[in-house]
Amino acid sequence: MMDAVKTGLDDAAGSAMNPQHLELTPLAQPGPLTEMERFMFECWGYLLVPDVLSQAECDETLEAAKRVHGSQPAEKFKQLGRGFETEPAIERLMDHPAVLPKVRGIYGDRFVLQAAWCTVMPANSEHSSWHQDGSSAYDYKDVSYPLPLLQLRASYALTDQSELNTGNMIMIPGSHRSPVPLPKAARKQVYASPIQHILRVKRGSVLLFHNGVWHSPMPSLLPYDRYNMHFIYSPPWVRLADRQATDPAWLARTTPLRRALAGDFARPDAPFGGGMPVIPFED
Ligand SMILES: O=C(O)CCC(=O)C(=O)O
Repeated sequence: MMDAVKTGLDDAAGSAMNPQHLELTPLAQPGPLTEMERFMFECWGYLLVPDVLSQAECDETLEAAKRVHGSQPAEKFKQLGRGFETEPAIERLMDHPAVLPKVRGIYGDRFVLQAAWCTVMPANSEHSSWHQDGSSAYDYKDVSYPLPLLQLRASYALTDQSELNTGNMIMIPGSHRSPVPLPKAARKQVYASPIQHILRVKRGSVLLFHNGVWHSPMPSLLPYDRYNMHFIYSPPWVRLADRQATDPAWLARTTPLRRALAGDFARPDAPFGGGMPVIPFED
Protein backbone atom coordinates (compact mmCIF):
# COMPACT_ATOMS: atom_id res chain seq x y z
CA MET A 1 0.00 0.00 0.00
CA MET A 2 2.78 2.43 0.87
CA ASP A 3 4.23 1.93 -2.61
CA ALA A 4 1.01 3.36 -3.96
CA VAL A 5 1.76 6.55 -2.05
CA LYS A 6 5.37 6.89 -3.11
CA THR A 7 4.89 6.11 -6.78
CA GLY A 8 1.51 7.81 -7.13
CA LEU A 9 0.60 9.27 -10.48
CA ASP A 10 1.07 13.02 -10.70
CA ASP A 11 2.30 13.38 -7.10
CA ALA A 12 4.52 16.24 -8.18
CA ALA A 13 1.58 18.03 -9.76
CA GLY A 14 -0.41 17.53 -6.57
CA SER A 15 2.36 18.87 -4.36
CA ALA A 16 2.80 21.87 -6.58
CA MET A 17 -0.89 22.68 -6.28
CA ASN A 18 -1.26 22.11 -2.57
CA PRO A 19 2.23 21.91 -1.04
CA GLN A 20 1.09 21.55 2.55
CA HIS A 21 -1.56 18.96 1.77
CA LEU A 22 -3.99 20.88 3.94
CA GLU A 23 -7.16 19.02 4.65
CA LEU A 24 -10.44 20.48 5.87
CA THR A 25 -12.54 17.36 6.24
CA PRO A 26 -16.24 17.82 7.11
CA LEU A 27 -16.26 14.98 9.63
CA ALA A 28 -19.61 13.75 10.93
CA GLN A 29 -20.68 11.21 13.53
CA PRO A 30 -22.96 8.24 12.80
CA GLY A 31 -26.66 8.93 13.51
CA PRO A 32 -28.95 11.97 13.38
CA LEU A 33 -27.74 15.09 11.59
CA THR A 34 -26.45 17.69 14.03
CA GLU A 35 -26.73 21.45 13.47
CA MET A 36 -22.98 21.61 12.83
CA GLU A 37 -23.19 18.78 10.29
CA ARG A 38 -26.02 20.57 8.50
CA PHE A 39 -23.89 23.72 8.37
CA MET A 40 -20.88 21.81 7.01
CA PHE A 41 -23.06 20.02 4.44
CA GLU A 42 -24.44 23.34 3.20
CA CYS A 43 -20.93 24.87 3.00
CA TRP A 44 -18.97 21.96 1.55
CA GLY A 45 -21.71 19.88 -0.11
CA TYR A 46 -20.54 16.72 1.61
CA LEU A 47 -19.95 14.98 4.93
CA LEU A 48 -17.68 12.10 5.84
CA VAL A 49 -18.87 9.56 8.40
CA PRO A 50 -16.03 7.24 9.45
CA ASP A 51 -16.39 3.76 10.97
CA VAL A 52 -19.92 3.03 9.81
CA LEU A 53 -19.16 -0.61 8.95
CA SER A 54 -17.00 -3.03 10.93
CA GLN A 55 -14.29 -5.03 9.14
CA ALA A 56 -16.57 -8.10 9.19
CA GLU A 57 -19.44 -6.09 7.66
CA CYS A 58 -17.07 -4.70 5.01
CA ASP A 59 -15.92 -8.23 4.17
CA GLU A 60 -19.49 -9.46 3.86
CA THR A 61 -20.59 -6.52 1.71
CA LEU A 62 -17.47 -6.74 -0.44
CA GLU A 63 -18.20 -10.41 -1.19
CA ALA A 64 -21.76 -9.40 -2.11
CA ALA A 65 -20.46 -6.60 -4.35
CA LYS A 66 -18.15 -9.05 -6.11
CA ARG A 67 -21.07 -11.43 -6.71
CA VAL A 68 -23.07 -8.55 -8.21
CA HIS A 69 -20.19 -8.02 -10.65
CA GLY A 70 -19.87 -11.71 -11.46
CA SER A 71 -16.93 -12.58 -9.15
CA GLN A 72 -14.41 -12.03 -11.97
CA PRO A 73 -11.53 -9.53 -11.90
CA ALA A 74 -12.95 -6.32 -13.36
CA GLU A 75 -12.05 -5.50 -16.97
CA LYS A 76 -13.10 -1.86 -16.76
CA PHE A 77 -14.65 0.72 -14.45
CA LYS A 78 -18.26 -0.32 -14.11
CA GLN A 79 -21.42 0.46 -12.12
CA LEU A 80 -24.24 -2.05 -11.63
CA GLY A 81 -27.56 -1.28 -9.97
CA ARG A 82 -30.24 -3.00 -7.87
CA GLY A 83 -27.84 -5.30 -5.94
CA PHE A 84 -30.03 -4.80 -2.85
CA GLU A 85 -32.70 -7.03 -4.43
CA THR A 86 -30.45 -10.09 -4.40
CA GLU A 87 -27.81 -9.42 -1.73
CA PRO A 88 -28.95 -9.04 1.92
CA ALA A 89 -25.61 -7.45 2.91
CA ILE A 90 -26.26 -4.65 0.40
CA GLU A 91 -29.97 -4.39 1.31
CA ARG A 92 -29.01 -3.76 4.96
CA LEU A 93 -27.18 -0.58 4.00
CA MET A 94 -30.17 1.16 2.40
CA ASP A 95 -31.57 2.10 5.83
CA HIS A 96 -28.38 1.93 7.90
CA PRO A 97 -28.94 3.66 11.27
CA ALA A 98 -25.67 5.59 10.98
CA VAL A 99 -26.67 7.13 7.66
CA LEU A 100 -30.44 7.16 7.06
CA PRO A 101 -31.11 9.68 9.89
CA LYS A 102 -28.75 12.08 8.11
CA VAL A 103 -30.64 11.67 4.84
CA ARG A 104 -33.84 12.32 6.78
CA GLY A 105 -32.27 15.33 8.50
CA ILE A 106 -31.54 16.83 5.08
CA TYR A 107 -34.68 15.85 3.13
CA GLY A 108 -37.35 15.52 5.80
CA ASP A 109 -39.76 12.57 5.93
CA ARG A 110 -40.43 11.90 2.24
CA PHE A 111 -37.77 10.61 -0.14
CA VAL A 112 -36.91 7.46 -2.10
CA LEU A 113 -33.92 5.35 -3.03
CA GLN A 114 -33.55 6.38 -6.67
CA ALA A 115 -30.67 3.98 -7.34
CA ALA A 116 -28.08 1.77 -5.68
CA TRP A 117 -24.95 1.56 -7.80
CA CYS A 118 -22.17 -0.87 -7.02
CA THR A 119 -18.98 0.53 -8.54
CA VAL A 120 -15.85 -1.44 -9.34
CA MET A 121 -12.54 0.09 -10.36
CA PRO A 122 -10.08 -2.49 -11.71
CA ALA A 123 -6.69 -3.05 -10.11
CA ASN A 124 -4.10 -0.60 -11.37
CA SER A 125 -6.44 1.56 -13.42
CA GLU A 126 -7.40 5.17 -13.94
CA HIS A 127 -10.85 6.68 -14.49
CA SER A 128 -10.30 10.41 -14.06
CA SER A 129 -13.59 11.98 -15.06
CA TRP A 130 -14.66 15.07 -13.15
CA HIS A 131 -18.43 15.53 -13.15
CA GLN A 132 -21.51 16.54 -11.25
CA ASP A 133 -24.16 13.87 -10.72
CA GLY A 134 -27.50 14.02 -12.44
CA SER A 135 -28.97 13.23 -15.79
CA SER A 136 -27.29 13.70 -19.14
CA ALA A 137 -30.79 13.36 -20.65
CA TYR A 138 -31.84 16.62 -18.92
CA ASP A 139 -29.02 18.21 -16.99
CA TYR A 140 -29.85 19.23 -13.41
CA LYS A 141 -28.03 22.52 -14.00
CA ASP A 142 -30.79 23.37 -16.50
CA VAL A 143 -33.39 23.12 -13.73
CA SER A 144 -32.20 26.09 -11.71
CA TYR A 145 -29.30 27.85 -10.01
CA PRO A 146 -28.15 27.08 -7.35
CA LEU A 147 -28.37 23.44 -8.31
CA PRO A 148 -31.20 21.77 -6.44
CA LEU A 149 -30.51 18.74 -4.27
CA LEU A 150 -32.00 15.90 -6.34
CA GLN A 151 -29.55 13.13 -5.56
CA LEU A 152 -28.10 12.74 -2.08
CA ARG A 153 -25.49 10.02 -2.42
CA ALA A 154 -24.23 7.83 0.43
CA SER A 155 -21.04 6.10 -0.76
CA TYR A 156 -19.72 3.20 1.29
CA ALA A 157 -15.99 2.51 0.82
CA LEU A 158 -15.78 -1.29 0.74
CA THR A 159 -12.04 -1.35 0.06
CA ASP A 160 -9.58 0.79 1.98
CA GLN A 161 -8.86 4.22 0.49
CA SER A 162 -6.77 5.71 3.26
CA GLU A 163 -3.66 6.08 1.09
CA LEU A 164 -3.38 8.15 -2.08
CA ASN A 165 -3.93 6.37 -5.41
CA THR A 166 -6.32 3.78 -4.06
CA GLY A 167 -9.31 4.93 -6.13
CA ASN A 168 -10.10 7.67 -3.58
CA MET A 169 -13.02 10.01 -4.17
CA ILE A 170 -11.80 13.54 -4.93
CA MET A 171 -14.20 16.40 -4.26
CA ILE A 172 -14.20 20.14 -4.85
CA PRO A 173 -15.70 21.59 -1.67
CA GLY A 174 -18.55 24.04 -2.22
CA SER A 175 -18.56 23.51 -5.99
CA HIS A 176 -22.29 22.71 -5.93
CA ARG A 177 -22.75 26.47 -5.50
CA SER A 178 -20.53 27.49 -8.40
CA PRO A 179 -22.43 29.16 -11.26
CA VAL A 180 -19.66 28.19 -13.67
CA PRO A 181 -18.52 24.65 -14.50
CA LEU A 182 -15.12 23.11 -13.87
CA PRO A 183 -13.10 24.05 -16.99
CA LYS A 184 -13.32 21.32 -19.62
CA ALA A 185 -9.55 21.16 -19.98
CA ALA A 186 -9.22 20.03 -16.35
CA ARG A 187 -11.85 17.30 -16.38
CA LYS A 188 -9.57 14.39 -17.24
CA GLN A 189 -6.81 15.48 -14.88
CA VAL A 190 -6.15 13.85 -11.52
CA TYR A 191 -5.04 17.17 -10.07
CA ALA A 192 -7.66 19.47 -11.55
CA SER A 193 -7.67 22.33 -9.06
CA PRO A 194 -5.72 23.58 -6.01
CA ILE A 195 -8.97 23.51 -4.01
CA GLN A 196 -9.69 19.82 -4.61
CA HIS A 197 -9.87 17.51 -1.62
CA ILE A 198 -8.60 13.95 -1.97
CA LEU A 199 -10.49 11.89 0.58
CA ARG A 200 -8.39 9.38 2.42
CA VAL A 201 -10.88 7.09 4.06
CA LYS A 202 -10.76 3.80 5.87
CA ARG A 203 -12.95 1.02 4.50
CA GLY A 204 -16.34 1.14 6.13
CA SER A 205 -16.53 4.96 5.92
CA VAL A 206 -19.44 6.72 4.26
CA LEU A 207 -19.27 9.85 2.12
CA LEU A 208 -22.60 11.69 1.86
CA PHE A 209 -22.76 14.25 -0.93
CA HIS A 210 -24.90 16.66 -2.97
CA ASN A 211 -25.29 15.91 -6.68
CA GLY A 212 -23.83 19.31 -7.57
CA VAL A 213 -20.38 18.75 -6.05
CA TRP A 214 -17.75 18.25 -8.76
CA HIS A 215 -15.96 14.95 -8.11
CA SER A 216 -13.83 12.25 -9.69
CA PRO A 217 -12.23 8.99 -8.62
CA MET A 218 -8.46 9.10 -8.14
CA PRO A 219 -6.47 6.42 -10.05
CA SER A 220 -5.93 3.14 -8.26
CA LEU A 221 -2.51 1.53 -8.05
CA LEU A 222 -3.91 -1.22 -5.88
CA PRO A 223 -3.14 -4.79 -6.99
CA TYR A 224 -6.83 -5.68 -6.45
CA ASP A 225 -10.15 -4.18 -7.57
CA ARG A 226 -11.59 -1.23 -5.65
CA TYR A 227 -15.30 -1.33 -4.71
CA ASN A 228 -17.69 1.42 -3.58
CA MET A 229 -21.40 0.97 -2.87
CA HIS A 230 -23.47 4.07 -3.64
CA PHE A 231 -27.03 4.67 -2.39
CA ILE A 232 -28.80 7.60 -4.05
CA TYR A 233 -31.73 9.20 -2.25
CA SER A 234 -34.04 11.58 -4.12
CA PRO A 235 -37.32 13.45 -3.74
CA PRO A 236 -40.19 10.97 -4.24
CA TRP A 237 -41.16 12.28 -7.69
CA VAL A 238 -37.75 11.63 -9.24
CA ARG A 239 -37.83 8.62 -11.56
CA LEU A 240 -35.94 5.48 -10.44
CA ALA A 241 -32.59 5.21 -12.16
CA ASP A 242 -31.15 1.71 -11.71
CA ARG A 243 -34.47 -0.04 -12.40
CA GLN A 244 -37.79 0.61 -14.15
CA ALA A 245 -39.56 -0.98 -11.19
CA THR A 246 -38.45 -2.79 -8.06
CA ASP A 247 -38.62 -6.61 -8.07
CA PRO A 248 -42.11 -7.54 -6.72
CA ALA A 249 -40.70 -10.61 -4.91
CA TRP A 250 -38.20 -8.41 -3.05
CA LEU A 251 -40.93 -5.89 -2.20
CA ALA A 252 -43.05 -8.71 -0.79
CA ARG A 253 -40.31 -10.03 1.50
CA THR A 254 -38.58 -6.84 2.70
CA THR A 255 -39.52 -4.54 5.61
CA PRO A 256 -42.18 -1.78 5.38
CA LEU A 257 -39.44 0.86 5.74
CA ARG A 258 -37.37 -0.53 2.87
CA ARG A 259 -40.49 -0.99 0.75
CA ALA A 260 -41.28 2.69 1.25
CA LEU A 261 -37.70 3.68 0.42
CA ALA A 262 -37.94 1.66 -2.79
CA GLY A 263 -40.83 3.94 -3.78
CA ASP A 264 -43.61 1.37 -3.52
CA PHE A 265 -46.53 3.79 -3.28
CA ALA A 266 -50.22 2.94 -3.26
CA ARG A 267 -50.56 5.39 -6.18
CA PRO A 268 -47.26 5.35 -8.07
CA ASP A 269 -48.76 7.83 -10.54
CA ALA A 270 -48.96 10.51 -7.83
CA PRO A 271 -45.90 10.44 -5.56
CA PHE A 272 -45.84 14.24 -5.68
CA GLY A 273 -49.34 14.55 -4.26
CA GLY A 274 -51.40 12.50 -1.86
CA GLY A 275 -50.00 9.24 -3.25
CA MET A 276 -47.08 8.97 -0.90
CA PRO A 277 -47.61 8.11 2.74
CA VAL A 278 -44.94 9.19 5.20
CA ILE A 279 -42.10 6.67 5.39
CA PRO A 280 -42.82 4.36 8.37
CA PHE A 281 -39.90 5.46 10.52
CA GLU A 282 -39.92 4.01 14.02
CA ASP A 283 -39.83 7.43 15.70
O1 LIG B 1 -17.14 4.85 -7.13
C1 LIG B 1 -16.67 5.80 -7.75
O2 LIG B 1 -15.55 5.80 -8.20
C2 LIG B 1 -17.49 7.03 -7.95
C3 LIG B 1 -18.29 7.02 -9.16
C4 LIG B 1 -18.89 8.35 -9.40
O3 LIG B 1 -18.25 9.36 -9.31
C5 LIG B 1 -20.30 8.47 -9.73
O4 LIG B 1 -20.96 7.43 -9.86
O5 LIG B 1 -20.81 9.58 -9.87
